[in-house]
Amino acid sequence: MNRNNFLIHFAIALVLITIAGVLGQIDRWRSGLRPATSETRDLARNNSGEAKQFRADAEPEVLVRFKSGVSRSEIERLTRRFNDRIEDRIEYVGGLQSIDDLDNADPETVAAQYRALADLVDYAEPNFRIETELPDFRPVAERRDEAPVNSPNDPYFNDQWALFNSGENGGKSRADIDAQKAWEQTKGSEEVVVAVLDTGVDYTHPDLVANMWTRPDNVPQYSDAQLGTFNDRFGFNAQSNLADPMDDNGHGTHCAGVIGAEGDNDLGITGVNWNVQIMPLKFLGRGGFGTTKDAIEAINYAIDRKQNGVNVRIISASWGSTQYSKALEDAIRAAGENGILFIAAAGNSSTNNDSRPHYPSNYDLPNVISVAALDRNDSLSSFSNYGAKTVHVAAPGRDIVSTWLKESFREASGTSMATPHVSGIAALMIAADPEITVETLRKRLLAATDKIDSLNGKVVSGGRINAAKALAK
Ligand SMILES: [Ca+2]
Ligand SMILES: [Ca+2]
Ligand SMILES: [Ca+2]
Ligand SMILES: [Ca+2]
Repeated sequence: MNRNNFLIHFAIALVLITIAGVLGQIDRWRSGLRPATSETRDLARNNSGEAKQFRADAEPEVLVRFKSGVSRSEIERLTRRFNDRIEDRIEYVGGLQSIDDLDNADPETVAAQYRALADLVDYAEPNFRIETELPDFRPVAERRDEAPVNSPNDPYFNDQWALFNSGENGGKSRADIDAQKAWEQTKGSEEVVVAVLDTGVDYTHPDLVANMWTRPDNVPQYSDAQLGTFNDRFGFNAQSNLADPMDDNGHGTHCAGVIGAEGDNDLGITGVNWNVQIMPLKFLGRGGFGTTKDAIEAINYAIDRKQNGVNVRIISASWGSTQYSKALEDAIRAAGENGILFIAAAGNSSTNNDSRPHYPSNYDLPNVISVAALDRNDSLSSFSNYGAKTVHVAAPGRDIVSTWLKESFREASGTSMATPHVSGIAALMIAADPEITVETLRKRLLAATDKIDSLNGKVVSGGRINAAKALAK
């Protein structure tokens, strides 16, 4: 080996060692962030009051909305001056950009730098960290024997008390969303697309695969000027900026099953919709953490698909934090202006959202619905947040059986599980009335409840959502 060859081999070895070191670091960093599922409820309680910022260097540090009239070249000049880079422009929220500081300065410092340009900047905020309302997951509990007449043949249907509650396991008979009666009107439609903004969805799950959205040939691939072009066959992954939204956690897959696991296919459970299209929008990672930027990026994707002819009508959001983000609020507003209802979990801290706001459920927007969780006795679940002014409805959210990774099924509890019941009912309403507006949809949903005394003063509607009432003419 001559000297030059030796140097080349030495350099390659050094690069490989460095890569291995970085991968190891990333892995350590990931496991450091990942909470043990069994401790989730406690972690959520302890952490939810803190406004944590995301510190990974690869992520953009700030979200800045420039005033209308500030030109793109001017924005580029400014970012260069600060040694920053525009990571992404949010096309459907005019003037909003995510900005990566190349010196990796503290996000609050970077935000303050832009905020000081008061003539040019509407607002600037750190790219906040978001965590899911990760519930406890358990193997599916034992089944009861009695099934109501005209039940779907899915073997776990007997355990889906949220859909039909016969009073088993100490529950209260008919404390359910009255799905059986709703299904006399409609069992859903493959024309309706519901986006699940979460950890992704296992789109190969045998009880979901028939009801997953796939991009039709006449809809162009997703193309973003800053992020690139994606062959988005199944949805979008804003966390890794990839086309593939495969779930690596399970949470999003569980939520998707509640909305639309295939009904009456002799397998697993039935969704509130037997038939629907689920579009996974992954922005939360394996450990259940994400950023406001990636949530916004995924919402921007959903709006883009809508503008390209995909019938996205609902975004189901089973996550949140106490951190207010103007940028996220603006993105959700833009979704509403594009005919998309946004249904959000009220949170799992047992607290009052009127006095201690939880987002995105608390954004006071005409397309947002905030959902609390009930148990099988029509009682507010002990973990559920509430709010006479800010939490709109309650839905079943305890001991909910649904789809999980690797062809399995699990039982989980959380406002995460209550939220997709409401999203599912909204999808049924759209199936029955395809031209319904967001405004009418929301109004009818909030009126379609069974009043429950214990919810008086706890949620705006004072009741549990009822699918049959939501579909009544
Ligand atoms: Ca963009
Ligand atoms: Ca940076
Ligand atoms: Ca991203
Ligand atoms: Ca099924």
